[in-house]
Order: sequence, then C-alpha cells, then structure tokens
Amino acid sequence: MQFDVFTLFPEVFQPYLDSSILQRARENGLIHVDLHNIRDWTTDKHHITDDTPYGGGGGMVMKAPPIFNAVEAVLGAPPCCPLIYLSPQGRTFTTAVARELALLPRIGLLCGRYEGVDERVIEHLVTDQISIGDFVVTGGELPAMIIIDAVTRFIPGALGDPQGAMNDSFTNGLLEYPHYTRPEEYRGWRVPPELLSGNHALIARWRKEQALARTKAKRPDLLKK
Ligand code: 9WO
Repeated sequence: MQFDVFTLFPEVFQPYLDSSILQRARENGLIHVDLHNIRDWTTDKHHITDDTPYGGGGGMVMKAPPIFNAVEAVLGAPPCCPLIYLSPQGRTFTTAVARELALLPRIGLLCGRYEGVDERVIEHLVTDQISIGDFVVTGGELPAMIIIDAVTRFIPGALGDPQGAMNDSFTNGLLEYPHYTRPEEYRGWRVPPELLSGNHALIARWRKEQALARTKAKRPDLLKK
C-alpha cells in the first residue's frame, strides 16, 4: 500500500517511519510512504505557501495553487486515488475506517497548517475528510501519521505475528485484558495467580472476564455496540 503525504513539514514524519513496525513494514515492501513538500510546487521567487485570509480576521491560509500543483503532479488529474484531508471537520477515524483504508492500494494524505487550506482545495481536490478526535492540534501531520500507523497494522504481515491485529483492543469490541511480565513479585505486588497456573483454559477464562469487566467499567458504550 502506498501513502502519499502532502505537507509543509515532511521532516517530522521520518523518525517515526524509521522506527519499529513501520520501519519493518517499509523494509518488507508492505507499505511505501512518499513525502511531498508542498513548498516544492510553488512558482514564485519566495516560495510562498500561505497568505492572509480574504475578509480579514488574522492568521494565515494555505494557498490553493501549490497544493493543486503538488497533488496533480503526484496523483494525476483526475487523481488515481482518494485524497484525505486531516481535519476536525472530518468523519471520525475508527478501527473500522482503518480496516477499510487498508484495502486500498494507495491514498493521499493532505496536512493543513495555520488556519487551514483555501476552501477550494477541499471542494475540488479533497475526496474525504477524516478527524482523529474532537481536538485541534498544530497541523495535520500527527493525525496523518496516526492514520498511516493504524492502517499499516491491518496490512497482512505488518505485525510479524500471523494473528496480526486480531487481539488488539477494539478488534473484538472489548478493551484488552491486563498484561504482566517478570518479575513475579515487584515491591510486594504479585502477578495474578491465574497467569502463573499453567492452566491455559483457566488463563483464557480469566483474560476474557478481565476484558469484559474493564470494558464495562471504562467503556460501557463499546458493549452496547
Ligand atoms: C486554527 C485556528 C486559529 C485561530 C482560529 C481558528 C483556528 N482554527 C484552526 C484550525 O482548525 N487549524 C487547523 C490546524 C487547520 C487544519 C490543520 N490543523 C489541524 C488538523 N488541527 N487539528 C487537526 C486535526 C486533524 C484530524 N483530527 C483532529 C485534528
């Protein structure tokens, strides 16, 4: 699966893409991430990407021409794949959306900064808007990175474990059971005896009960679904 990211700050993606699961998924050819600096598609001497808003009010708006130039150069016109704008106004990102996106061969991710992009970009270039939650951050880069991460986990083989994301929270509609590792006792706190019993049926039952109890206590809304 290919991700084409359009951003003014491509360098913020690199360290995360070069770590852990995403690094390995890239090395194994399961995902390919291309970072495109919108500034490279400006045509003026000063490489200007933003301007003051019509109607006043302060702040800056990302200009339409460099964004159209960048996206059309990379994805074509008409575009070869969806272009997702990361915005608090989008549909909410969930595990179901991540699974759906993981089925696509390619997606574009457009990251806004400042007060956002010229509305004509959203009307005539963007095909989908996604929000990762009801809050505002400095730009769309971190939300885009979250989408790349969550989607990659649903690409077969990306987790190295044949079970993949099967046991993750939300996949079965429940929160995860508690995890423990050595030592067996730390500062007087013991690991639950069920996990030390060696009885696999007992362990499975204990984990299921824990997952249910936690979900009931912390996220009763998930049980209703
Ligand atoms: C900034 C701002 C400043 C003064 C008055 C109003 C304002 N609105 C914004 C704003 O929404 N800025 C956005 C920053 C513009 C688009 C990119 N930015 C962004 C994306 N912030 N938060 C997101 C985001 C994306 C997906 N899911 C959650 C949040």
